[in-house]
Amino acid sequence: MLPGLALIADVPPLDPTGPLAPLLLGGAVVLGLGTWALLRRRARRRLEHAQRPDVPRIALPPSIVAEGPTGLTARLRDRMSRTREALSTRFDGLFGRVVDEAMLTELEETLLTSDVGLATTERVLDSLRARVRGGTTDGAVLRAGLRDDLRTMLSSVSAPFGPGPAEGPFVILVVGVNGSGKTTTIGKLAARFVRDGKKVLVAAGDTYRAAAAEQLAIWADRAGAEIVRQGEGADPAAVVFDALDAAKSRGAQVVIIDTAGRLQTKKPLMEELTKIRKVIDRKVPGAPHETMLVLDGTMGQNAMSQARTFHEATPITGVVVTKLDGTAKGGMVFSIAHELHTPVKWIGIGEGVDDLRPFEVDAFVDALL
Ligand SMILES: Nc1nc2c(ncn2[C@@H]2O[C@H](COP(=O)(O)OP(=O)(O)OP(=O)(O)O)[C@@H](O)[C@H]2O)c(=O)[nH]1
Ligand SMILES: [Mg+2]
Repeated sequence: MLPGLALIADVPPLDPTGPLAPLLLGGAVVLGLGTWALLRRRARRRLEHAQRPDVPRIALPPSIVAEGPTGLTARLRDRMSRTREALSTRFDGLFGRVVDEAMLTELEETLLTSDVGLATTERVLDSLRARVRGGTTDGAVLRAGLRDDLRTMLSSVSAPFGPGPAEGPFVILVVGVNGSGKTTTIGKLAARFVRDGKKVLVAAGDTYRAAAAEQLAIWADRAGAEIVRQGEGADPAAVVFDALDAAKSRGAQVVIIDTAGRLQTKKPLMEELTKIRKVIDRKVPGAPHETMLVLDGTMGQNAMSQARTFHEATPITGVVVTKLDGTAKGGMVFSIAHELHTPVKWIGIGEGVDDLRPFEVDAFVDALL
């Protein structure tokens, strides 16, 4: 036996009735109380620091006051006109008719064509049938009921950004497949934070192709944000490491991380995201505060399967649905809420810097139905 082991083996087992037992027990109690007092003091000091008025605090989500509410609703309606036509215009005809099986079948088709999704459509139709069985036959009342159902579906998973951390940067990790709109969304989001007076840094974690960092740099410039990037093929986790160091030393309040959207095989994606998250958590404990999955609204139900894959790979805190301006498939927003139970936090309704909107249930439902 090794000498060290022999030593341990030679220590006689502690006799609970022996003379040394109370001494050891007392020692353990003193040590425990000491640690507890130390942790308490540290927590109090951290709280006092966080409550100091000069410690920057992040108000989230970025305000939208400057844009004015009336113009916003009109713009949303205008930009989402294709989905609205696919839903609302057909509803006009359907709910003006007698509610029978033929009408319900047509309604089902209408919802499915707008990519509301099978499970969500069935749930909506069940609720409508229950209302009809309960004696409601008036089309306008049924239509209002359908609208309420859809609103409830979205509200149950609606959640804003934040709250921001009391200290250190608010870290947002952005994931999604190629071309879904990640970089554009980061640019628009950065511009919003900058407009709200925040110091923003973006991290070019998509090192897969050189053009990706270049595109992000253009957006950062446009938004008034700083960028941390490395060469093509660099380790994304290393870029994130540098970016968080830079954010701390430069006092950035918001860090938004771009990532590559490779989805060919699930395993590397999982590995890469896990590695990035580990680096983030080590640099800013508890971060990322938000992991946003960007989905291309024109993909409709196909985006749902992407969402499932990402959900398996990494914890998602919210979804951004982009390109809702160019599609009649905006109904997929309802199935994200209903089937994935994930809040939709932002929607993209154009390619301009102002074309990212916080997702507001009432405004969205009003714009569509
Ligand atoms: N119409 C419209 N186009 C958008 C919107 N968001 C993004 N786009 C466009 O979609 C295209 C792809 O956007 P990117 O931001 O490059 O997408 P990405 O996810 O970063 O793509 P990769 O870097 O290839 O993974 C660009 O041409 C954008 O201008 C939107 O809300 N509406
Ligand atoms: Mg990109």
